[in-house]
Amino acid sequence: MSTEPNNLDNLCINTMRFLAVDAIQKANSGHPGLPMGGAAMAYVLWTRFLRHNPGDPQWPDRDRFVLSAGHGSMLLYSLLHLTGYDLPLSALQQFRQLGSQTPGHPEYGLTPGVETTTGPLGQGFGNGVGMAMAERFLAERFNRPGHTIVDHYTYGIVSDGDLMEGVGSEAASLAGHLRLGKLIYLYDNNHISLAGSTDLTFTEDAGKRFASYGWHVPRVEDGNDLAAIGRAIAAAQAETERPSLIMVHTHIGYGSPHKQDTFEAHGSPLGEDEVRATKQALGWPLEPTFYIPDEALAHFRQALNRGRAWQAEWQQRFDAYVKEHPALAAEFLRLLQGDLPDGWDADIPSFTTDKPVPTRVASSQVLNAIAPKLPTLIGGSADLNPSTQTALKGQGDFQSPQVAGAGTQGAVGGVWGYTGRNLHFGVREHAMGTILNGLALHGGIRPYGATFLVFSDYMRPPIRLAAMMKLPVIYVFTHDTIGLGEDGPTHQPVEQLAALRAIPGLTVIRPADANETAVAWRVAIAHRQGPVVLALTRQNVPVIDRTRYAPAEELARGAYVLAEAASGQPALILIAAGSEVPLALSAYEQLAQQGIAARVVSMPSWELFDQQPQAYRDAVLPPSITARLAIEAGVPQGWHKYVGLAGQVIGLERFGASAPFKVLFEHFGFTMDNVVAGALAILAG
Ligand SMILES: Cc1ncc(C[n+]2csc(CCOP(=O)(O)OP(=O)(O)O)c2C)c(N)n1
Repeated sequence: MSTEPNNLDNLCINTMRFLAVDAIQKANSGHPGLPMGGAAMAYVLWTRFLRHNPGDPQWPDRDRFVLSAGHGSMLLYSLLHLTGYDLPLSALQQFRQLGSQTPGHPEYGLTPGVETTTGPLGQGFGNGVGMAMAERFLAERFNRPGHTIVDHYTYGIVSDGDLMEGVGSEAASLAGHLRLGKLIYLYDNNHISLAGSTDLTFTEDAGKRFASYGWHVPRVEDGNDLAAIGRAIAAAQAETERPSLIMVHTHIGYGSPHKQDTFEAHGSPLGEDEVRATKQALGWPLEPTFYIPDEALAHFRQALNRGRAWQAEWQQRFDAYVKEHPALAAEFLRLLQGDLPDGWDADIPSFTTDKPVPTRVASSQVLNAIAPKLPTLIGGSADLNPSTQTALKGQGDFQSPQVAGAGTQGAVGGVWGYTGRNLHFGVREHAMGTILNGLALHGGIRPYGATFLVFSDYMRPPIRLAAMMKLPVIYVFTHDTIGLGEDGPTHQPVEQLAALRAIPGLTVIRPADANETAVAWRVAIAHRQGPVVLALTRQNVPVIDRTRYAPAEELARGAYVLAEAASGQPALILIAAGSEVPLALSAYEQLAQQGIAARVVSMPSWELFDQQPQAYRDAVLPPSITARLAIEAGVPQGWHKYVGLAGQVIGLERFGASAPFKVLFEHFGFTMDNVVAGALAILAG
């Protein structure tokens, strides 16, 4: 088989290469190496396999494509423009410029056809695993005999960096275990990374590693051999039991006489001279730049007709499905819209004051009360279900139906298979975060993931990306302070709340008691404009008497007056979150006995509060009352925004310790006496 592409193929591939080269040269910034070396494999995938419709990037059953090596963004932008997405050539000419649709790395929501934001290596790899899981779950839930409405592949291009990053390994291990046979990655195996040859750091047999994860690992020896690439993708499609990593041996910066196969092609423009030399070497006209031969464009644009036909054929199938299974079809469409069914929250319990409840336990009851009404609310934890209390009881385990245990009772009750709503991520927080993003990006799914708050650090990169992409992911982070007790400082979060609150667009909610927890779930489910963290206690906290104090529903405003001074004229405001709210309440009662008028503000969420109208914020925290004391068992950082220069914070500016939680609260000054003393000191000026 010849490795020389025929003329039209060659023309098309070189069109892709030089759109990237020219755009990067014009911007004087970017990564030409990957688009040049990977153009051929991307071309084969996009023109011969990928079932997409450039005319409707939202077609629900399109194949998904993830460019995990996001630095190669010009490869994707070229394909999007050439195949007919709503991305004009002028957008490519504005590569990396302010306000353009072609930012340095692909950004979800900005450019039609970009399925996820990539750039931080390894993230896209995990996103694709999440998308493939979503496809399996929805297929099992919605397809019926003779009616297949969910049936697509998830493809990706991954690079050395994606395979080096630990998160890629975590996600790959899980994908192999779950037998995600419709996940197909092309590995741009060019032996070069940013700073040099992979010989410097990456000499393992990655193919064997993936094989041991349970992946199918075909090889393509020449990354310009279109037929071999096509055969490998076809073989990957035929392999239904294992995900595929197609190891394509490519040359970074292919065609550049002086930079091919060197790291210099990775992340800098080729330079005018080398652009010229490369065009000459590959027989490309020097002028005009951004040249797109008519035949090449016509060939790529066949994607429009093909895509329209594919989608029309799917629509016919869907119409037949509507006739046969109207209720399911309506549910499918509703889920894609992200709409909530009427009465979805009708069964949320309310909690009585007779016994204290850890907010993680309250959360479990709420989650299990709403789950029956929200069929694609799916999630799980990083091997911590008994601790985070995030199992959906009786809703089955998401597992391959082919592996041992199929049809048996799973870990949480219910069927073991792709219908299972409990996702078991294993001890892989980072992959969990990327997979949650993939599940949300796919559409139709409402994902949640859980771990200890302290281990949110292990998944901070995907949380950040979820916020950037405005994805409706819910994180259940339990064991939220030193209140977790004996496990000690390694497990006790101190700076994590501040670190999470620092992420723009992430809503952090730290409810004070069981009833605030119920409202927090209501808010989290209704909130679709970005991710939400629920920070919950391991330890018991009293259920606040709402006949004496303000209703828990006020949580939705982020902060509210929980207890007002009897006179209505507070001299001092105590502000607290989570398990420190009952402490503030007891100090308030004590101060009242001493004739001091205080107000208690429960402040479960800074972000929700900051979104309230100024008048409301001023009503809760009147500017005239500058005597303020905030109490939270974490670093004080950030609380000064609410207590002001005259206020104080009782926080924790060191790591915790291993002891029973009551001893720790006492030891670190989270006591009624200390709060009262702090309040008196502020009032004394
Ligand atoms: C998590 C993360 N770390 C570091 C980088 C910076 N970076 C961008 S590309 C790259 C490595 C490039 O090597 P490879 O993945 O093989 O891509 P190629 O050189 O083949 O284009 C690095 C370190 C990044 N984007 N993400």
